[in-house]
Amino acid sequence: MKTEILRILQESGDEFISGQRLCEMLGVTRQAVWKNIRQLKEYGYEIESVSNRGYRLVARPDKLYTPEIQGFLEPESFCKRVECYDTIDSTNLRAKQLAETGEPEGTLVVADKQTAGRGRRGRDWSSEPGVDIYMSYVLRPDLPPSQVSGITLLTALAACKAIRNVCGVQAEIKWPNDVIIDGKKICGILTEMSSEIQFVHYAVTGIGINANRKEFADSIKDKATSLYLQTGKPVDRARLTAEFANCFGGYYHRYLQDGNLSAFVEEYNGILANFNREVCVYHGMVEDVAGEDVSHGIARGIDKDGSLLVEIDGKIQAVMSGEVSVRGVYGYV
Ligand code: BTX
Repeated sequence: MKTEILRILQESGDEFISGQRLCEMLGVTRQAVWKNIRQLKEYGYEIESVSNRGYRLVARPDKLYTPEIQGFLEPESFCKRVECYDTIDSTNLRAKQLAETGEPEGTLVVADKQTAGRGRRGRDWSSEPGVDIYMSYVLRPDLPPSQVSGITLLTALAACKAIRNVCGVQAEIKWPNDVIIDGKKICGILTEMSSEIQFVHYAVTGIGINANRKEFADSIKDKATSLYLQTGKPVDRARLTAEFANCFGGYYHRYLQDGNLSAFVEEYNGILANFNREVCVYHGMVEDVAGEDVSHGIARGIDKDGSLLVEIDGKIQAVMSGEVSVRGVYGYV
């Protein structure tokens, strides 16, 4: 009911809405309205109540709170359920636990803080409470396991679109799983799955967005940035979370329908930071060690399978995510 109350108050803008009208719209008693308004206030919503006039929403807290996120979801959103935590070890871990116990796809696990946020290959994803977004979608894609890596690319597209819609900035993608602005990471994506050789039990796509963070630890400050640092404006995290959840559904359904990424190749290449740039392909996935297993080439975009096409010695080679790591010749991109 809190989602509906918030939606009605939001739509009423500066106008008061009477308790009676709220009861009629929601089909509940005055006590029920009052109890829910009190809980919303306890949670940090500033709701003015004036006798004979009713209620008015004055300010919303910047919290990742289920009713708040749900209030921004489209009616037909792919996101069917939102589970929010103040603190959790990792939203990917929680989404995997849910998937293991039969959770249907479309559930989004969201956290304000992670104590064990994970990147690829056991790397860390740093977390600061109250400023950023950590979320993971439970998915049950009817795809062969080899195509699940394509979901990472769709997630990156959805993140860029949501950031554009909410913050008005165009982020770029560093193939395959980083979203960047100004050459620095604004968000990272980790897709995991449980499968048999031919069958996917479930997949989880996790995404961390640096939203309102003002500074980063020394170890990452050269390669990380936030939406706040880039735009100078605080981001409405609940709105951005919901916008991502909405945008993701469109890309995902089309991918399942087509079974490949051909519908998205042009859009992806249009925001691919590596496009037509010199890249190093690290076949051993070890980026910081200058070894023999490195090729130099020019990135020419992705193909319909999500591989990066790299021109090496005049020949195009398709490199698969998961098998290689790609970096710029002079830096991270
Ligand atoms: P990755 O392995 O590509 O990147 C991890 C690397 O990025 C780290 O080693 C560090 O250098 C750098 N890094 C760590 N934290 C940040 C940060 N906040 N901003 C920028 N750079 C950073 C990328 O892995 C995939 C990350 C997915 C994170 C999400 S959060 C929700 C979900 N839950 C979970 O545990 N992981 C995912």
